[in-house]
Amino acid sequence: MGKRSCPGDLARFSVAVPEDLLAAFDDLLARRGDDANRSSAIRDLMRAALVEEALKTPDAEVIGSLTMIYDHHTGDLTRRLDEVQHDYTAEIVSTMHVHLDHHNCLEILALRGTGARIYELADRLLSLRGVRHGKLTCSATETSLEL
Ligand code: NI
Repeated sequence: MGKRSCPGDLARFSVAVPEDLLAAFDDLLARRGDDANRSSAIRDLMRAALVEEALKTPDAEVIGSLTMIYDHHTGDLTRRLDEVQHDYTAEIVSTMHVHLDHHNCLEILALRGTGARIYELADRLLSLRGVRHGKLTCSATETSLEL
């Protein structure tokens, strides 16, 4: 009878890498601190590669955040930002608004939904005139949470 593997069971494998690459990687781990070790760092890289691939699939459920910095004096920008966000109440989990100075606002949206909807929302918000800086970061997919 073959051995069945369960999620969470650890498999061991050996990897051949150039010595200087390994030394540079170990230096990076040392800078990160005590909790960093090779196995855990390589697991994170594998998850990141799987997430990156899954994020290309529009129907994958993704989890991420959108950061925007804008001048709230620009035309009716505040109203338009609000209108767009009301079309995505299922995807916007939470928002944070910081008044940076007299002109600039920082807004961060926590997002969860299909890639198609999340990318559409990000495009609509970031293309508004007056949004000066913006970045969508998708960190995980629903399926990658299990890995
Ligand atoms: Ni503000």
